Amino acid sequence: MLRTGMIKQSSAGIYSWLPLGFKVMKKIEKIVREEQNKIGAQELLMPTIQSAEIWKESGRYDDYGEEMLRIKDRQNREMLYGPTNEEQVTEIFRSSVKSYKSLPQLLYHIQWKFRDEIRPRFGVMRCREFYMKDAYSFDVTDEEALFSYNKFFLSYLRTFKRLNLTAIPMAADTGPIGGELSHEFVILAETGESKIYSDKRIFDIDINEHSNDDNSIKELRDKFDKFYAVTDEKFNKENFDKKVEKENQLHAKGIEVGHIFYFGDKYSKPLKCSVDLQDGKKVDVKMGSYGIGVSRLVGAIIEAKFNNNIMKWPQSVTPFDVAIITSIKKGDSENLNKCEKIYRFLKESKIDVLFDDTEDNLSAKFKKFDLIGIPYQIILGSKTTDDKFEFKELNGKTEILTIEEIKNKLLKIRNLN
Ligand code: 5CA
Repeated sequence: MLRTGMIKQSSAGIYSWLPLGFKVMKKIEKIVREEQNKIGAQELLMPTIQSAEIWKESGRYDDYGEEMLRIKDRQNREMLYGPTNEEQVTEIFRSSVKSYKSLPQLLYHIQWKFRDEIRPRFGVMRCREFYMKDAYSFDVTDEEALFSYNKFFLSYLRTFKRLNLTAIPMAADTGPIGGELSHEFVILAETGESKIYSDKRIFDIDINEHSNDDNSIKELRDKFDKFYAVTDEKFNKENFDKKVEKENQLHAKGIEVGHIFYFGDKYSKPLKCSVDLQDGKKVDVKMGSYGIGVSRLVGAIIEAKFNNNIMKWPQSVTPFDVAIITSIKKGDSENLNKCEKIYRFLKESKIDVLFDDTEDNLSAKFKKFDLIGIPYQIILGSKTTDDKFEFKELNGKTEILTIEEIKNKLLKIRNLN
């Protein structure tokens, strides 16, 4: 990411997102948002800076420890840079929603977080300032709350699939968020920090067979629950050997890209977030929280898709649809003019095209584009005629096509995705 100019480090664990990296992150964010909206979650935006008061009410102000960045304002009031938003969203909820009739509610935002990690490492994978989608569910009963949990479970599987990733839900520990029930969504990668133990057959589950319908979502959860799949904190060798035959056992490393929690009234009780029931009694709302590491995903997709020095973005998040590559020499504007014509033509057809008009030599350009990972290239080189060009799929086959044919192909590829 540093070499392609996607990001630049600003200080330990804090990065600027440069145009190329920012474009990819925004595309990931859009997919995450669309899948949240599809299950009926509503977007809001909470601030990054929070008051310490609500954290004192929940009891987490002291528990959270050194990972929390604490700040004092000019009035000497204690503030903090939010590492997560359970308290803040509960505070918003308790002051606006009073009746069981308004439940269930699913709320989310996509906002920067800060955690003062002791050892920020692997670039955007474990950094101090990162971009996260965090959602919160509010229900009256445990049973309804588990249904909300399952909705997010399905929506996460769909989100990661659209990003061309196979993320496996693993039973996990709840850490500082708390609660009893939790799944980490982990993608397999050699460089990952999470150790996972699972039944290989879990990869065969087809999520396309399931709709947003209550029963269908429940069936999907049950299918996953049948297979052993845990992170190392929950691992027990005896259980693993008992439940999974040797040939189906998978021990691997992975990257946690999402994490969901159910914690009932852990926050609503101390923060007095209750609703009135039909019979006049009050009940503390039952809550869950659901996170996706949007900025981490940029690095995670690279880890999952990088092979033999070639990186190829999934169509859904590629920074550009196609790159125009040719050799440009000082004083010779023939190639430059041709490429600019192609560039304008594709732009008019709403194709997101990048033209490398630098004077680097061709082999350096090919190396650069292997790294940047734009999935298609238009090459003006030895095989080019006046009206036909090389159209190459990165790490794939080359065809000789007219610009009209190239345009139609690119539009078709985009529609398929
Ligand atoms: N409040 C809950 C759910 S919204 C929560 O904060 N969960 S979390 O701690 O598991 O974080 C959610 C996701 O954010 C993780 O799955 C991971 O993808 C991402 N994330 C967490 N810490 C970092 C970090 N230091 N750097 C980059 N991404 C991170």
